[in-house]
Amino acid sequence: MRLETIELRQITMELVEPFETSGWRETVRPCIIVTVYSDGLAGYGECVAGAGPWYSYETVETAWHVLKDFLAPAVLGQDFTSAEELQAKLKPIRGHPMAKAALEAAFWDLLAQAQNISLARLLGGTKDRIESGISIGIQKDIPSLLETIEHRLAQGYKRIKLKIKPGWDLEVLRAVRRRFPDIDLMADANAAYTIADLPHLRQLDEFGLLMVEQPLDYDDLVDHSRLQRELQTPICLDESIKTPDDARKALDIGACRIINIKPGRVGGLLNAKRIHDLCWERGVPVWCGGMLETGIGRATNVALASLPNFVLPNDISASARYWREDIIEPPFVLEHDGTITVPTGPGLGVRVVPERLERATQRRLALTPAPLSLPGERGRG
Ligand code: OSB
Ligand code: MG
Repeated sequence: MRLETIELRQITMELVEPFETSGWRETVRPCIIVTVYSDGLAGYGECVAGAGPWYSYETVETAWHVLKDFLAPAVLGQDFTSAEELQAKLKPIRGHPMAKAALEAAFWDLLAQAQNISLARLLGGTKDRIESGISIGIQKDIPSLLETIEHRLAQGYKRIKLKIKPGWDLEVLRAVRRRFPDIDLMADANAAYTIADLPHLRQLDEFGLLMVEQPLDYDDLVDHSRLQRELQTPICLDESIKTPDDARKALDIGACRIINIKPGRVGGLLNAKRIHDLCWERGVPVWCGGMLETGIGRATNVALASLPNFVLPNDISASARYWREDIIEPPFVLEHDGTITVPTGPGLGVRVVPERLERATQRRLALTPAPLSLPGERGRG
């Protein structure tokens, strides 16, 4: 496939309710939608970098810069037949996994469409439904949290994930467990603790959590390995796993027993699949995390989560949990059994609604191959 045009759009989506973690609070979600055009087809990818460098160093601005000035120029006008080839071309550009993942996702969508199969099938997916969990942000008080959980369980979500931080942890979990003794429950700290909190973190073991996600620093593996040796509760790493090599090292030193895979965080679907395969070989369960995606990023994640070792409920919830109106049709809905159906149409298998995308757009840029400068042209005119 020859990459003829790459379009960048910065859009803003208003969340139905604010989302608060140990480190930041989001009310709107700015993101970049990458469209790659080839041979009459359009492939879509979403860049999950947010407004500020809270979850990782990438932001909408850094991603726009890197996509426009480095990633797009490295591939425009060239032919690629596989994601491996595309990844090799981007390799000299260090870091910026979310920017790379967005471009790669758009390419995967194109590849699948060109073969007239779904992205899930192209990736090697084996499931027709994926299990859906929900991530609940920090609430104003415990009664509101209990009410929110009640509501989400009634909707059918299979697993409840609570955001925790110092001061919103043990007491909260105790109240939740008192009210809901048997639900599948977990906690995500988004790196809010240090190894000095070990005595405090040991108390998490009394709540029968499925796992505790990213308790320590966003770049750390070593202290997590120490913490895991002291905890019964499995540690799941999110922020700390940025590459397949990170995953291998984390498993080698026992820094976690579960991995949350986000294609944006690990530089794309190819790396996501490699981490999935590595974990599968080693008997380590994985699940797909979320970054409050629009329907485009959600469709990418749903396809990924259809792979066989995604054996724990994912942070892939219904479109309506995030947006009043998504930019795709049909929206993702929660089935009665707490699952989301994997689309079977070509590529992402959802339709991007042009008017909605247009309405959400803040800026756009169409990039085409640089014109060849012909010999003798230099200095003329
Ligand atoms: O840490 O998993 C996280 C959202 C934004 C950034 C980081 C995280 C999250 C979530 C929500 O927990 C997942 C989702 O439903 O998209
Ligand atoms: Mg997380």
